[in-house]
Amino acid sequence: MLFPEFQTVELAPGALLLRGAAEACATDLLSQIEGVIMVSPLRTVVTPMGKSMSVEMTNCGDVGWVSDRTGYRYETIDPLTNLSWPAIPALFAQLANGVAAQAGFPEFHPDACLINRYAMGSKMGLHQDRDEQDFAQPIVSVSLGLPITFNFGGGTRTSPTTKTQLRHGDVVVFGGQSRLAFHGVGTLRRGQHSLTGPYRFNLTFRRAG
Ligand code: MD3
Ligand code: FE
Repeated sequence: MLFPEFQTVELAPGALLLRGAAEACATDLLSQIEGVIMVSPLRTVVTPMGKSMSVEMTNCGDVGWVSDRTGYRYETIDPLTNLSWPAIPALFAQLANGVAAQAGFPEFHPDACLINRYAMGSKMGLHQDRDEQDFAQPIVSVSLGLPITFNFGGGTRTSPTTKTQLRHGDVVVFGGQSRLAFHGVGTLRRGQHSLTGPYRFNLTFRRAG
């Protein structure tokens, strides 16, 4: 069964957490991630501010999210390899479409999947995801491996934030009012996970174009 029973929690209007929804397929997701990384390796990117991000990234899909001194954008060619990004694996698409439909977005067809890898000490500060064309399209997030504290804010950088633990197998659909909410994650603590070792992976499925 692709989606066994799981608990659903509305974190905020438009943000639906499906606890453990990806747990049953986690091993397969991780082996597909390995395959993507063989074509488009994980890399450290710099922000337009010139700071290196502590999270390593790569992408699969028609386009991938890139950051450098000149800004953030989606690109059809991986700047590291000068090749197309690998295609979104069928299992990824099946999971993203299935959970998006469950959350009320049956028309969601992602063209980008950003893969983030967190090692001990990696974090991601509060930001909005606004490099996509259509904010009516949700973003689907899948967490694998070590847990992390997710900070979820509101429409402005100074809106109050709530903290939620994102654990192995958790899936969150961010649509509606939550689509442009400020969000980030705390520092990954040292740990060992049976499937990912010292790491946490996060997949975010997006409709960029
Ligand atoms: C809320 N990733 O890749 S996942 C990101 O754990 C990102 O790697 C974090 O923020 C991570 O941009 C957080 C949860 C998440 C992802 C995208 C969102 C929450 C979101 C987009 C809009 C609103
Ligand atoms: Fe984000």
